[in-house]
Amino acid sequence: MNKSIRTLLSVCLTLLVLNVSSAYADNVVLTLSGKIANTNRGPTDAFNDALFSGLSVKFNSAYELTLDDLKMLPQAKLKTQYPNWPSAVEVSGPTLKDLLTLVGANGRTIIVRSIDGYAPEFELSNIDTSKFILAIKANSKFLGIGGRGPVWLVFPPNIYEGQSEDDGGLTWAAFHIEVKQ
Ligand SMILES: Nc1nc2c(c(=O)[nH]1)N[C@H]1C(S)=C(S)[C@@H](COP(=O)(O)O)O[C@H]1N2
Ligand SMILES: [Mo]
Repeated sequence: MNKSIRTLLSVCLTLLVLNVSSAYADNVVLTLSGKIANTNRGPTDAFNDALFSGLSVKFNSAYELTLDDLKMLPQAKLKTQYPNWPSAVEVSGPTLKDLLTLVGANGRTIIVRSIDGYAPEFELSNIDTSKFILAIKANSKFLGIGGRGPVWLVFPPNIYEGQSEDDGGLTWAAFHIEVKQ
């Protein structure tokens, strides 16, 4: 076989593999719903959406992101430490700002909900969304369930009015962002 045919074949094979693998998206780790313009999924289903149902969350449409989707957004880095932490932690992941832009958010408040039901609310006018990171990594390691994953909301100490002294609001095991009026 001559070289150019071999090259052509390998390109075709690569394209085929890429195409097949993109047909199987990996698992969803974060869903945004509420007052958003862009959506890629339909309504909650009482059976399939067991965790949403268990936490009494319902929506008609939403934007869901896989870990790969989150990896493909620009990764912001933040090294920070709260008084109740044993040492500083460097996290990375997309910013809240980029995520809200991606989904075309048009509300005034967000709720960041975790799998244990902890769900703090943030007034968007009160925070700098470019400093809020939906971390998927801490100290270079991807965050897992059982730890602080799949997503950990991290922002620096003392950056908004009324922020608690400790790491209150830094939602670990986050999986849902609800944009409200
Ligand atoms: N998923 C989840 N994240 C959470 C919490 C929680 O209960 N669940 N507690 C918050 C609060 S109030 C604080 S002070 C910090 C540290 O709480 P922890 O020791 O329970 O992690 O995590 C924040 N993030
Ligand atoms: Mo807390």
